[in-house]
Amino acid sequence: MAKKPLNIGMIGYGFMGKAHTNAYATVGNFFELEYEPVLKALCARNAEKAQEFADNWGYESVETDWRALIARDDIDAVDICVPNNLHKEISIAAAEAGKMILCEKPIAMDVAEGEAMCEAVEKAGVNNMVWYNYRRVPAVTFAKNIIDSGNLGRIFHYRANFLQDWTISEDLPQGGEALWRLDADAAGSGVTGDLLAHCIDTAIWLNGGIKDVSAMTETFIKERVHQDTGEVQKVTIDDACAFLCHFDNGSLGLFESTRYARGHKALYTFEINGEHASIKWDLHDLHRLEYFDHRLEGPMRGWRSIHVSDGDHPYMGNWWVPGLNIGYEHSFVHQVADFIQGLESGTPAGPTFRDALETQKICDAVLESGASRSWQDVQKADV
Ligand code: SOE
Repeated sequence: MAKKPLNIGMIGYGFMGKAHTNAYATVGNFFELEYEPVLKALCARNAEKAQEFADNWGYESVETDWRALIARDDIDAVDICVPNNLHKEISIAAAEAGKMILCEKPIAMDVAEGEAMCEAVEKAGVNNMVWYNYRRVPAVTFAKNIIDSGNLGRIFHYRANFLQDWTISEDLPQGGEALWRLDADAAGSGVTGDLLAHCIDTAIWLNGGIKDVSAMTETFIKERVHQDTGEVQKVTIDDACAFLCHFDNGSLGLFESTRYARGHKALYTFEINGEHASIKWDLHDLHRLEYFDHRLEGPMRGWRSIHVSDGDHPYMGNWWVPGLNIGYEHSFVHQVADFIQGLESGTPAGPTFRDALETQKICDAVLESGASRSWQDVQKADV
């Protein structure tokens, strides 16, 4: 049966632009879907670079103004892969134009912006999603299935880290095309919105909502040259952030992220300790889920390392033969597959904008707690 086209208008061509484009281009080959993503248009301010990217990845056309992209009748879904300070304006305009929206994480600069974005997509009734891709690593989805089946029993602890080391040099400028993540005006925050947001999204998906937080944040290098102005300017992002929290289910959480952990490039790990069993996962070995079950017979009891690559593991039946690995980029392919299946079934795939707003609320509370050195309640939907 001929597939229905899902015309994609991509805004931005950085690292995430590639990851998402690769997912649209690949998904139809591995997942049986009614819709086939079509790389309709790539939008970026620099016409030459936009054309180069479009040619390389197979986009049919190029725009240099996102408003022109959104105005096009032949675009069904807008993918927002630009710095966080542009998410709100583009999302609201895209929603008003009736486009579906797939937006990079974090949803926005802060809760107020995220709230306005949620209202816009809900008013327009357009499908929406935020790219928290790690939910779709098969071992992480498998962890979700194990937890939801009640196997862990009551959960006591949730621990997560996201550690990197790419900003240690004092000579690294802030701001500008590839370095906007270091500029609070473009990013909203540092590691909290960039890295901890991933940990928080996974945590609330696996273990439920967070009630309150107590955080510490640090900016190790206080001034850097700004790439756009050439001036030395104050650094206002958080270089490192750690926080404690209480989950709604009574468990305790401990989270840490930094870009100053020499030797770590993208060490995302989590561990969950329950009454009967524990689970551990590490992005560097993303196929493995470590599992300890206390209910097993005494002498044989121990940590199991499950290679999540068999046909009956989440998503894996769509790929190669059992036992063969897939990688980081496949988490994005899975997210597109789920988004499209959500269109087909009428039950939207998460995280929707509304789901991602919960993560934003926790990020805002963490930053406020770090600044005020006090425990902060996380805003609840009914407050
Ligand atoms: C930062 O270095 C970064 O690329 C994040 O922006 C991504 O969201 C994360 O997945 C990997 O690290």
